[in-house]
Amino acid sequence: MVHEKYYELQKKVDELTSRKNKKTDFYNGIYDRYEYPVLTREMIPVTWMYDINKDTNPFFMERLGVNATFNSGAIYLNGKYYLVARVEGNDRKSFFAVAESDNGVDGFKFWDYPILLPDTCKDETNVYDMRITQHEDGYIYGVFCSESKDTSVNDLSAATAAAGIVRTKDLKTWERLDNLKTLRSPQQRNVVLHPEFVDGKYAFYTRPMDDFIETGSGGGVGFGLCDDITHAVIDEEKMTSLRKYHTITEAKNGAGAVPIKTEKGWIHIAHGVRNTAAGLRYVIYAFATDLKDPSKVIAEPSGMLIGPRGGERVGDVSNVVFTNGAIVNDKNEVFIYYASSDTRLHVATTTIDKLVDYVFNTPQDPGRSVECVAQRCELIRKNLELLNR
Ligand code: M1P
Repeated sequence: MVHEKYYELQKKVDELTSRKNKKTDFYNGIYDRYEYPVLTREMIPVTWMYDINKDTNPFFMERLGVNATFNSGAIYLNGKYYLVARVEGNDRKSFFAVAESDNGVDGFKFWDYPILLPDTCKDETNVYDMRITQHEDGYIYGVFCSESKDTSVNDLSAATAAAGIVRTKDLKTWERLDNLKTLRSPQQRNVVLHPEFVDGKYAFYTRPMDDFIETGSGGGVGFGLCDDITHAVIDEEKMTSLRKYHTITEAKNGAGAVPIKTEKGWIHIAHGVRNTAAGLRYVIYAFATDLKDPSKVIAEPSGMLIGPRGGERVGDVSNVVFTNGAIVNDKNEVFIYYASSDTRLHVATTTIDKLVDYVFNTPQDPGRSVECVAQRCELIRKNLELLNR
């Protein structure tokens, strides 16, 4: 017999899921923010956490709790918006689950079951942050962080990050391919598959790392080509968006959403990390690369595109915004899905025209305070001249 509490709790989930979202009064002309997150742990179906049978769970106790749902890959298919969310259980293990919406800003509902990946990597302990690429070869690829215990050192917390690869045609049946091998980088996280062939090869944005947390000698977002996606091996990684002293990418950075193709170049929405007395601070930034050579940066607006604001600043890993998915719909509207503080998922909306204007017309960071203030004074001078005309 179904426990009566099930209906009460599921009703709350349904109410949250069907709640209309609305734009906030935040304004920067670049994108809109929304009042409510699009996914939170409170939207997880009750059947994923409780045994709803009154005979076996008379107290209606949570058996398999969910702690958070955040960093999500995203794809637009047949007029619908799909997120492949990172769901983290109370046991700290993450997994992936598809949530679907008709409009991209609210109504995201999880499918009945999360994704059960083929268990081909017996050492793999944790998986997270899937980027979803609709590739011109006809497959939809998911590239994610595959984390294993580093048994080569005597440290309980030591781990190794690699890029796992899966592919599907319908988000339901997933084929696991070999993990990506990068011959010159010991660890990889935040790897993204480019949607088109480059020089007839599969192209990946990588993030070379010496260590599980520190990128060490890794200078930023890398780019590499491989012939065979089923046994992907990258020899040389060229650098694209670089880490730079005293910028938002000083400590590390990483590719985020799958690059968006525009007439002027590929637009990348990535994350940059700097260190502070309060720990690492993650923000989202954008840049553009050349249409023919997607490793070549051609526009780099100064500073961050999205920073954590208000309640977004607080969560399991505070002061973090992070993206690994964006959608462009058939009206050229752009939906940037970003998580705050490794706890919940939000959306920011804009358009291709606005993103292109932002990326190509926002001045670059001149790199030094004195030059930044000169840049700002020039803006003020022109504005005052116009106002006083
Ligand atoms: O905790 C913040 C983020 O940390 C990692 O990003 P990076 O590899 O750049 O440090 C990721 O684990 C990400 O999931 C997480 O949101």
